[in-house]
Amino acid sequence: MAANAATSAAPAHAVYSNPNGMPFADGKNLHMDLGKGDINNRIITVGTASRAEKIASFFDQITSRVQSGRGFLTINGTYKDVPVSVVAIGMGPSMMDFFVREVRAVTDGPIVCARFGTCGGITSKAIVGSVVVASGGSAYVNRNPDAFAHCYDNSEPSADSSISKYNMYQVAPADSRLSAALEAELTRTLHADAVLMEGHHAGELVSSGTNVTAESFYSSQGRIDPQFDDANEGLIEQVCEKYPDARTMEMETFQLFHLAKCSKQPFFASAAAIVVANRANNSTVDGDRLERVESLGGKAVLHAVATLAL
Ligand code: R1P
Ligand code: URA
Repeated sequence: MAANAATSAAPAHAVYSNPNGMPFADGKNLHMDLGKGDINNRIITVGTASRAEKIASFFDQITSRVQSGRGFLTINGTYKDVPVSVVAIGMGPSMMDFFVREVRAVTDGPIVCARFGTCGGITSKAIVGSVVVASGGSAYVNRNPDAFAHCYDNSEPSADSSISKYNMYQVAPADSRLSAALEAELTRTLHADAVLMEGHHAGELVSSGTNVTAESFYSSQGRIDPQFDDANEGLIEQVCEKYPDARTMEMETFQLFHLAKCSKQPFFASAAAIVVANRANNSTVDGDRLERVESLGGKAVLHAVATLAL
C-alpha cells in the first residue's frame, strides 16, 4: 500500500506537471511564476524592468512583486484605488506569447492590457522622442528561413522570385476604446510638459498609426548586417508599401493584439511606443528625453489602463 502510494505520487519537485498544457508547480505557472491572485486584470506590459519600476512609482502603493526565473517581473499595486499590475517581459513575440497565455490562465474576466514600449520610426512622421499609439493595429513581418536554405549547403540562392525572403501578414487590430484612451491621456500629459514641448508643435509628441512587429531586431527590421546573408535591402520600403499607414517597428505588439483577439474571454489590448530611432531620417532620441517620456508617458498609459470603463 505504502509502496504503491509512493510510486504513483508526483515527484516532490515536479515542474512539468502537465506535458500537454500549461506547466504549473505548486500552483504557479512555469515561466511567469504566477498563480491565481498573483496579477491584476488591468496591466501595462513593457520590455525592461527599469520601465516597469518607473510606472510602478506612480502606484498609490505596491502590494507585491514576483521576479520569475525566466525573466518576467510582475509588480502589483493600486492606482487611484484600482488594482493594477505592470509586467516587464523582455523581448520578442515568444515572450509576449508566454505573457498573454500565462496571465490569462491565472485571471478571470476581462483583461485590459496596454504595451508601453520603444520602437523604430520607419517614416519621418514618427519623430524621435514622440509616442505613437498603434490605433491602426499591428502587422507582422518575419524571415522565411526556407528562402535561405542555400546557406545550409553553400549552394546558389534559388532564382524562384515567388519565394519571399520575408513574410508579411495581415494587420491584427487594436482595441479602439483603449487606443483612444491612450491617445487622449498621452496627449494631455505630454503636451502639458514644458520640457518635452520645447521646440515641438502641439500634436507632434503623440500620433497614431499602424505598428509593424518583427521577430528580429535585425534582419526583419531591415538592418543591414554584413556578417550574415539576410537579403533585406529595401525591406523597410516594401513594408511601407504593403502597409501605407505604418509608422513604427518593434517586436511584441502584433503577438499581443493577435492573441487578444483570439482569446475566448474578453481581452482589450492596445499599445503605444516611444520612437527611439528614426530609420527614415537617421535620427536617435536623446537619453534625458527618453527618460522623461518613459516616465510621463508611463504615467499616462497607467491612467488610461486603470480608468477604462468596462
Ligand atoms: C529592442 O531593443 C526592444 O525594444 C523594443 C522592441 O520591441 C524590443 O523588445 O521594445 P521594449 O523597449 O519594450 O523592449
Ligand atoms: N526597438 C525595435 O524593435 N526597433 C527599433 O528600431 C528600436 C527599438
